[in-house]
Amino acid sequence: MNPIAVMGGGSLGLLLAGRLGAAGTPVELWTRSEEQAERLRREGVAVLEAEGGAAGAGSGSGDDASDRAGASELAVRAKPTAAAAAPVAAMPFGRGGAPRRATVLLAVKQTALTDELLEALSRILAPGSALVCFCNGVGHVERLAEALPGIGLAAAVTTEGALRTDGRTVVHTGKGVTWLGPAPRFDAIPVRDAAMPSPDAMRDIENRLQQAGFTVSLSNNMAERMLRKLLINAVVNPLTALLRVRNGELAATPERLALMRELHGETADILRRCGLPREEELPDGELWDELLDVCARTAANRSSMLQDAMAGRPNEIDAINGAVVRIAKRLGTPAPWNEKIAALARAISSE
Ligand code: KPL
Repeated sequence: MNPIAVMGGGSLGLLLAGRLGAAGTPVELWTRSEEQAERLRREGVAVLEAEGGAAGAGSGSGDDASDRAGASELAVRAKPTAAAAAPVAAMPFGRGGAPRRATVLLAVKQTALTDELLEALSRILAPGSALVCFCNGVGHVERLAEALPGIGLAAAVTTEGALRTDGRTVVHTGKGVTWLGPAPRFDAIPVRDAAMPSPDAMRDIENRLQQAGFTVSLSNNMAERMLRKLLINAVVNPLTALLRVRNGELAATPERLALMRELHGETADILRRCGLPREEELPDGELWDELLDVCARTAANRSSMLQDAMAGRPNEIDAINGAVVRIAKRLGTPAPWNEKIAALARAISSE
């Protein structure tokens, strides 16, 4: 069986690699540091199931340095699964070797998508490879398509909850669903069309993720999935980071709710003009309820942007509200709330 490579040893990367490895798929886990890779080679990935159904919905890609993927900090009581020590061939990303055809699950933050990383991917991946992007926000598909001509790009949106507790251990804090499909483009960068993985490659990835216990559906409308997620992240992430509150505390006061409503309304209007279904098909009320539902189900979480703020790391604002502003500019429509929120969040993002 061909191996699957998982790029990123954060929460989501460890969950994907651990579950796939335990189900018999040969897995390569590409980490940022040799130290983490060495530990993973020695001890394998430990996947623990949270006991008592700690809040878990929410999603996001992991990052070598971050402990998140819609993770709940209440997930302290956890028991090992059969996958307690799934073997993986871990290695720091960028190690040489001849280019080869590979299937890669990209589970890093957009802030990790540096020119250096794109250049290394272009050296490693031969034409015909498939890259499945689990990234938050938008804009990454455009950059990847530009840097990696001939590589099939797919998008994935997941609501699995995961919390990395150390370099080899992840707690599965909540079961979610994953959608997988051809990667759409929304951002303002004019690039050539992205290649797509072949239908057989997509079915193979779907099957292997299902065998690993994930609930996966193939979708031909990843634009809607990604934009609905972008809408949630555009409200929850910057506001929780700026107000320094957990997801569940965001909707707790009328003042905060008013901020959420403004940002949500403006963002939904803009995204409806680039792929989010029209109000008749998907009423505003439904999108607002979806937002409140995510806040409730991930009440104990610190959003990924709040975690970045607390750790003094750069945040993903340019891929979230920054991207909404770019889309609005391209459409010639104003986006004052997103502009100001992006400016504030940039001011707390350390480079
Ligand atoms: O995706 C998330 C994130 O924090 O990045 C949410 C859904 C807001 C969960 O925390």
